[in-house]
Amino acid sequence: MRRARLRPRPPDPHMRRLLMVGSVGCGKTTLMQRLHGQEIRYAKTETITAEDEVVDTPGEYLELPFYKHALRLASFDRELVVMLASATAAESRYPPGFATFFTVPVLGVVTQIDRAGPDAVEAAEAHLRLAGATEVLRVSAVTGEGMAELEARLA
Ligand SMILES: Nc1nc2c(ncn2[C@@H]2O[C@H](COP(=O)(O)OP(=O)(O)OP(=O)(O)O)[C@@H](O)[C@H]2O)c(=O)[nH]1
Ligand SMILES: [Mg+2]
Repeated sequence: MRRARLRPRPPDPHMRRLLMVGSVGCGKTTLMQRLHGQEIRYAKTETITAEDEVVDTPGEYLELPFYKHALRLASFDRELVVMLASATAAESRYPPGFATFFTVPVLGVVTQIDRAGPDAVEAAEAHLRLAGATEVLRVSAVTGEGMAELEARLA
């Protein structure tokens, strides 16, 4: 697989304050690393973590009902919730209308599009739309496909 060259970047003062939400392994941390121009390195997210303008969350906070309220609290000082769904996931972990749970705007992002065919990408997008995302972008944090559009949207 071709990996795009990455350049470390200083924090972008123009990027919106984001909250990353999505199931375990959907690619939240990897996308955050990519947005920051960091080397892509797997690290399990154990708790809510802030790095520059991005707040990253563990997938369990979406998957386990007990934690859902923590996601909402974490969104209060954010400008945008990024709701991710991996194109490799067979099913949605979002309840229908989940976006209405937040008081700030929500952007849907299908991740890992380099690892799935067009039907799987469509299905992930449909899951995000059912969850209430009216706008959905498609990216690969590894190859960089779709990243320019996403970065423009987050600016
Ligand atoms: N090929 C490919 N792999 C990806 C992509 N995004 C993430 N991955 C891989 O998927 C795995 C999980 O990615 P993470 O970014 O750690 O997922 P996460 O959503 O942060 O997961 P939690 O921290 O457990 O909630 C890692 O091995 C990543 O390298 C992508 O766009 N393409
Ligand atoms: Mg993570």
